[in-house]
Amino acid sequence: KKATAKNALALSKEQFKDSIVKHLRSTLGTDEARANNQAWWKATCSAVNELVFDRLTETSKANAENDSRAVHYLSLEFLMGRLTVNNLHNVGVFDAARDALTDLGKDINDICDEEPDMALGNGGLGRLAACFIDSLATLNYPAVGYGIHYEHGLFRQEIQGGRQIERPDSWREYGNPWEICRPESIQEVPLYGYVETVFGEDGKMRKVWHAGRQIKGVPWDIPVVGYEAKTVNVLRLWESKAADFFDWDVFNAGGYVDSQAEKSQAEAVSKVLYPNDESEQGKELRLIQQYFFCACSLKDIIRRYKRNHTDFSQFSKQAVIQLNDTHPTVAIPELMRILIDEEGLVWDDAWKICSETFAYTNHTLLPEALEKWAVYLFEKVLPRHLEIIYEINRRFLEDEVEAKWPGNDEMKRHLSIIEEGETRMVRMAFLCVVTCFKTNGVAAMHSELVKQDLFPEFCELWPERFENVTNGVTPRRWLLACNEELASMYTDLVGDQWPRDLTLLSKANEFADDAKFQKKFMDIKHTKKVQLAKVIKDLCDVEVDPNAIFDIQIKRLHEYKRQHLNVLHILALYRRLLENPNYEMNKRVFIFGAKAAPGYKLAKDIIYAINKIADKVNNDERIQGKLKVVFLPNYRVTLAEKLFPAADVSEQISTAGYEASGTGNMKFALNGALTLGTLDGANVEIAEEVGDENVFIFGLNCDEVKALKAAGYNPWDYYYGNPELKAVLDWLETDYFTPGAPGELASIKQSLLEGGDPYLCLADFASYSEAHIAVDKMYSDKKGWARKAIINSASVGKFNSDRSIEDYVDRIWHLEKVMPN
Ligand code: 26W
Repeated sequence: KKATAKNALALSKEQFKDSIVKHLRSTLGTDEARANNQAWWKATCSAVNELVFDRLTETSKANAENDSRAVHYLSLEFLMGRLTVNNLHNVGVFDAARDALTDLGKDINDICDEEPDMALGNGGLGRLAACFIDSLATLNYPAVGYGIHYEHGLFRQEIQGGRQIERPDSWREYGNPWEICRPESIQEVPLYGYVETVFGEDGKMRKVWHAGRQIKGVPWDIPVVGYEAKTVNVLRLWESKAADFFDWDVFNAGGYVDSQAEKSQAEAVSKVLYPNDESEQGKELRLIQQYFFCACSLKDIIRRYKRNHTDFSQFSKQAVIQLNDTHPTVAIPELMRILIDEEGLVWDDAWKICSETFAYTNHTLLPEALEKWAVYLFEKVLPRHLEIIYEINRRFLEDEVEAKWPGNDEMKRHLSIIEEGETRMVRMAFLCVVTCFKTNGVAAMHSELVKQDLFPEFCELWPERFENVTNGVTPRRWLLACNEELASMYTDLVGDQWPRDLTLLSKANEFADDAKFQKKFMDIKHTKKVQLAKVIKDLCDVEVDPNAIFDIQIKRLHEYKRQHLNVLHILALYRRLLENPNYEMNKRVFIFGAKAAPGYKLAKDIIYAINKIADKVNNDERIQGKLKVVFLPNYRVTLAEKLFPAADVSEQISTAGYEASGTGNMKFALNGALTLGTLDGANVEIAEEVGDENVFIFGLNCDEVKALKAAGYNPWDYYYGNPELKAVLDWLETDYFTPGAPGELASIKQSLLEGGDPYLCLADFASYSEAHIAVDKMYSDKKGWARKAIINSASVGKFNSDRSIEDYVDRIWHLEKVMPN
């Protein structure tokens, strides 16, 4: 018995079989005898798409007829992963599809394994966007996701000799059955050029932007299928192409090569996702990517609005535009430009519309990640937009700042959207806060820091603009689809509605001490660990014992996330085992998955260190398999789906105050792992929900971090003060892990000592070590551990992304549900 949808439109097994065979023949030009797994996969998708596309059409019809208010979620990243299993579950035909394929002699897992990940994002921010559009459709809210149709998503990571190598990702090389091209909605996008001031016959001044180039945006729609819902929304992704018009004179004058160069320049805009989740300042192509998709999306929104309206008076009533971080901020001056230069509105009316339409989500406090664009770049690529930004800034400083802090020029400099200095910069986050009617953080603690540390003066000016919306994850992907065993146990316990209302799982708390329930729960955990052990054997050729504690840290590689703190502790454990072969501990497997930005040297060195340490530890017979270290290559959504269900311990060890929220922490807890973490981001709220006694919290809290830094943090004090810590740091300088090549791991030690240890690894080391001892002790108490694992899984209903979406709707978007026919 599984929690799959009951649905009038659902296909029976027999209908499914007929449909798959029909598509093998008529869509794919093959047959049951000749088809390979890829053809079987595409035929299966085509069979589901008969239902999906139908609902897509019904949904857009219902929205058009209703003239519904809709949210437009603008994001440079959507980390969708695979769609097939998810869509089968959400349409409610997973069982029918599985049985149909079985009858046809195929295993659904093998077939679905043919699908490449749609990895159009870097990490948390992109995956959040994917969970949010799933929830919006599930809750029947009118919504469109807008982004870029990257030809190449996030790079594929290979490990060679322990080091990360980046390889291009080609997710749609052989066609993708989920996307539909919509040439009827192509848009043109101007770039470069100059601005002319002209005076009309009425004597009024107008600005005309004479673009130097035009490219076109071709929309590709990906259906977003709501769980057991009639709604199928769209994710509309823009692909860049050379504009249609062709300069035949240039061509005929021997310009064939130049015209081809122009074509490839235009196509470069949507060619590849920037693989950095920190900063891409100064990259002209990145600014063009941002403008390209914002311009296409706004034209699309306005085109749809104009079907039902003749003026702009109702625009902000019909459309809300959510900016996923500052990356789409250029949509603000673009809407101003359209309203003023093209639609003829006066400034004040245009400004009112903009400031009632846009809302902004902040995802990070890291200063390096706060976007700034050089004024000269703006002037070159988007000259009219720069003028508009100057005017927004002038009015803000002369009206609002002057009224609040009269005569205070220092305050004006401090709050100006334009940062003065050697190169003048546009501060994108300031532009957002000045314009948007709401600015939100992504966890309670983060939202407080956004107000207090990032925008204190803006918060004094407009306290009502600041909100919190704590992140969430979709339980459809992160429990129902990735852990069928646990999902069906919950369905037996609470019925089949939990994938919508995740708080229903709290019923399991009543059974947290029930021996039979505990056994069933931990048997499932064991099954998932056995499955993961096989994956580890296949990918890394390392044998791990499923009875060991599976201790997992999976996330982008960043100093603030402190994978190197985890490494220091592993070295300490290894040392203890070498010094005392009878050292008491449960077997432990430390598992990592992480991509490093290609230019982030220290991050790559940490990956290398993990691999080198793994080589040594995993082959050291002296420690009798008590300790294993695994680095899984090419961490991505599809691997994550195998990791979260198999975890005993969830490593959430960022320096307090630096992780805005985290969302992996929620997926771990939901699947019954215990959090080992700092009081940072959403960890704080997870601890609140599951109870302090069911998590392992360690380290400095946010205030203590600030105080220590203010007092002058000196990592050497900890180095000299803790012999074990000193020993493991010194170990990194030897050739113990890199025989014949001493110093290959020294950059880590160096960053933690000479480099000043900016993220306080050494300050938290002792406390982290102790927390690990508590973890080990607790694991020896099987019943105690099972109780905690159950309580974790049962108590995180709050972190359903449906709840996040309802919060956005209540506090920011104010949407009504629309039920398609
Ligand atoms: C290229 C510049 C850039 C800068 C920042 C690209 C991407 C970013 C993002 C802000 C990085 C990111 O993914 N942030 C994460 O967002 C998640 C969803 O809100 C949070 O859970 C994570 O804590 C936060 O790090």
